[in-house]
Amino acid sequence: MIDMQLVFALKGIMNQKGINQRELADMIGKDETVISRWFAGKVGISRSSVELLEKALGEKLIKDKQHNMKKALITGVTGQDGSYLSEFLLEKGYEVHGVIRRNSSDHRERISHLEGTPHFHLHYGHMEDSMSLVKVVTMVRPDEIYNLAAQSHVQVSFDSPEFTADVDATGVLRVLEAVRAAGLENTCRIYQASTSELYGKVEEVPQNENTPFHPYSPYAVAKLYGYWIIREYREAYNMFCCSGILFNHESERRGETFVTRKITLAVARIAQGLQDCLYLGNLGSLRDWGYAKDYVECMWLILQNDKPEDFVIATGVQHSVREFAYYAFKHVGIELEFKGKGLDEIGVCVSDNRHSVHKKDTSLVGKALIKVSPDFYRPTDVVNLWGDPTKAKAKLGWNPNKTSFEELVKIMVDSDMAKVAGEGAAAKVRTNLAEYLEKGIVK
Ligand code: NAP
Ligand code: F7E
Repeated sequence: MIDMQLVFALKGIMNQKGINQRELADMIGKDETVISRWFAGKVGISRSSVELLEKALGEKLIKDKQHNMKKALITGVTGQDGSYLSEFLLEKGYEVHGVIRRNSSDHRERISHLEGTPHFHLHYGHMEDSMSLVKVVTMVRPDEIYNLAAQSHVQVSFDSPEFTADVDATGVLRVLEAVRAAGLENTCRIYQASTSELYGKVEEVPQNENTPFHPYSPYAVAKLYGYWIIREYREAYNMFCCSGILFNHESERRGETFVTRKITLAVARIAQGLQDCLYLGNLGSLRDWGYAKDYVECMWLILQNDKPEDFVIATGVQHSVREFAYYAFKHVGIELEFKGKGLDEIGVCVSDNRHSVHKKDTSLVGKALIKVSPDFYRPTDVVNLWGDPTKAKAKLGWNPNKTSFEELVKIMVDSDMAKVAGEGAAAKVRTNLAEYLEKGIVK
C-alpha cells in the first residue's frame, strides 16, 4: 500500500531541514532511485525504511495529530485568493495541498513564504487536463476542495474566449468528475469560486442569491456553466458542492492589471516621480469591493455549513472606479478634481501635499494625472455591481464589513508605496554596482 501521507511528511521534513534527495539517500544508505520511486508513488515505504528514515532524520514521520488533520486541496493556489486561503487553512490546522501549473518560469511569489512549511504541499495539475486532476485528487484524497483556478480577467476573456471556457467552465466539470473517479463523492466537499459577473447586465440592485443572471462577457458565460454544473452534481449525485458568488475582492496581492491594483501601483509611482499619468477605461463603473483576506474565511464557512448552499459574498457598499482613484491619490496627499466626460474626462491635481521625501522639485498641481483611453473599454461592460450579503451574515455568521473601503484603499496604497520605494532602492543599488564594476571599485 502506498501511503502518500508518509511521502508528504517526508518531503515536509526534508524541506524544513534543507535536505535533498541525494543527501537523504546517503543518510539512509540507499540508492537515490529508491527515493524517487517513493516520491512518484510507485512503491510504498516499508516499515523498516520508515524506522531508518525516522532515525536518520531524528523526527517522527507520521505524528498522531496528522491522522486527524483535515485535508484541503486548492486549485489556483498561486493566485490572490489561493494564497490567503492557504494561510487561513494552515492556521486552522489543515493539511493543505495546492495545484500549480507547470510554467517555464516560476511565479509563486504569493506562496513562496509557505513553501517548505509542514503540512503545505504542491502538485502539478492543469484545469484543461482531466488526467492530472484525477491523479492529484486520487492521491491526496481531500476532505475539501476549493476550486479557485481560473482565467480570471474579464477583458482577457474577450481575447481568449475558448481558453477561458475550457478552464473556467469545463474545468469545473473535470474537478467534479475527478472526485467521482476517486470515489470521494460522498465525503469530499467542494467549493466553486463563482462570481458577481454572473449578474452582468444587471436586472436589479443590490444583487442577492435570487437575482436573475445575465452574464455579459465570455468569462461570465463560462462561470455560469460552472455555477450550473455545481448545482447539477449537487442534485443528481447528492454531492456537497456549493458556489460562493463573490463580488470583487482586492488586496496588496491583487494582479496588477485589475483596476484597483493598477490604480494603487500608479499612485505610488506618480507620487514617487516615476510616472506622469494613469490611463484608465470606464471611470463610472460601479463595484462592491471587499478585502480578499476577509473573503477566504467565507469560502471555508460555506463548506462548514450543515447543507450545501450557494451564497452571495459582498460588503453591501458600492463605489465607482473614479472614487477608488480619488481616495487612492488622496491617501498620498494628492487631491484630484475630475473634469470633462467620456473619453475627454481627466483627473487633475488640485493640491499636492505629498510627503516631503517623495516631493520632487515640481509640484503636480494643474497636471492631468488620470486620462481615459479607449484601449481599456470592453465590448460589453458590467457597470453596476452591488451585493447583498444578508444570507451569508445570517446563516454563516460572517462579518462583511471587517475591512472598510477606505481601509482597503489604504492597505493597497501603503503596500505599493513601499514596493515602489523598495524597487527604486534596489534599482539604485544595481546601478551603483554596475558603475562600481565598470570603474573596478568592486571585483
Ligand atoms: P487569480 O489571482 O487570477 O488566480 C487564478 C489562479 O488560477 C492562479 O493560481 C492561476 O495560476 C490559476 N490558473 C489559471 N489557469 C489555470 C489552469 N489552466 N490550470 C491550473 N491553474 C490555473 O484569481 P483570484 O483573484 O485569486 O480569484 C480566484 C477565483 O475566484 C477565480 O476563479 C476567479 O475567477 C474567482 N473570482 C475572483 C474574484 C475577485 O474579485 N478576485 C471575484 C469573484 C470570483 P497561475 O499563477 O499559474 O497563473
Ligand atoms: O474591472 C473598469 C472595468 O478588471 C473593474 C475579476 O476578479 O472581479 C474582477 O473582474 C471595472 C470594470 O475587475 C480599467 O471596465 C476601468 O468595469 O478590476 P477589473 P472585474 O472586471 O470586475 C470579478 C467579480 C471577477 O469575477 C473577476 O475574476 O473597472 N475599468 N478602467 C478598468 N478595468 C481594468 N482592468 N483596467 C482599467 O484600466
